[in-house]
Amino acid sequence: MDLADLTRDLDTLRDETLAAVAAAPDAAALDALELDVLGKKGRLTGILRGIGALAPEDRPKVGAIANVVRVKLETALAERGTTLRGGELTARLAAEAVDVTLPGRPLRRGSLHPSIEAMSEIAAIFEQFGFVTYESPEIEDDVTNFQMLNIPPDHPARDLWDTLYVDVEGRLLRTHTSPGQIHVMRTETPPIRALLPGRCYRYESIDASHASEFFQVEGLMVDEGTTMADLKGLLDQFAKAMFGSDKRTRFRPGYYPFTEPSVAFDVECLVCGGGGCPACGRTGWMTILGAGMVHPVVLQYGGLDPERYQGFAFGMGPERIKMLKHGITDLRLFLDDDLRFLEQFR
Ligand code: 2NL
Repeated sequence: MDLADLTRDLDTLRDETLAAVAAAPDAAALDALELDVLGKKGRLTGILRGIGALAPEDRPKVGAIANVVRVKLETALAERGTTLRGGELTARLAAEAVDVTLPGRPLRRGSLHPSIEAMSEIAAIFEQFGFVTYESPEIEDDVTNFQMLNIPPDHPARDLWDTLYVDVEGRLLRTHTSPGQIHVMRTETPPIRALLPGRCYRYESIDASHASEFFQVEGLMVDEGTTMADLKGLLDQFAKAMFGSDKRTRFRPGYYPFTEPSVAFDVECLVCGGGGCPACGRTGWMTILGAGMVHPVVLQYGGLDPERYQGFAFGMGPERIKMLKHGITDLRLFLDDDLRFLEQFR
């Protein structure tokens, strides 16, 4: 190993490193290259170890050449580094750029549940006839839910309202909104035009037409001289507003303990228009609600004199109204909270 050897090695290291610097694809490669050549255990240090074997007068010469090579390589590495890092930044800026001209992500718009929507639609119609909407508690007492509606404890009609009881003696989940009408009669003086939409509960096995939790909309009108003809005219107007002004309606005899006489109220079948089809059981008619003249005993329980006042009441299931309107055959769809169903009512 003499001066010429070391000088040649340094030249080789310089040329190879400069070529590698030029070829480095990214900053990481450049860092590795710098460590390999100029690092403490790098190739330059390796070459300089050979200095000890040289004649003393040659040593400074190699040191001077080595310094020139080191500075040259450091400069090349730094320049290439600037280029690469600058390029990387530019590339990152381009890749991560926010396009402020893009439209925003739309928020999902909520909508009313079809049961709730049906209750609003029903209320909107009766409000045009001067009915006022009331609210009433879902937990009731046995007396208001049954006795005051002419359903005594041993009455067979109690079986119509399989009841869910609360852990407090005499308290239950209302099986209909009718107890709310009792409250209205006891707090208001006639003329009364009350609408009571709300949640009701029954101990039921659930099938396509029964649920243990459901909505009801009840109406009550009490005044002097209120007759069945008023009831019939009002319900006919309701059906025409809800299902179409060309729809015919009819009363059929019915039974409820709290009304006398009681009726079932039908609208001509929306599917066949009265001709008879599977949707209406081939009768041409669909029952949309039950109604009747308020039983005198119930008026009395409501604190009203049946000699002076007469009243009618009606009750309907908002889900049933929607089902008839849209040809839905399974009540459970209203309970499943499946967006594929619910979103169709937007
Ligand atoms: C139905 C039938 C009905 C009533 C509800 C009522 C309330 C009072 C007095 C008299 Cl305080 N009647 N409500 C009357 C007849 C029918 O509902 O099938 N509903 C879903």
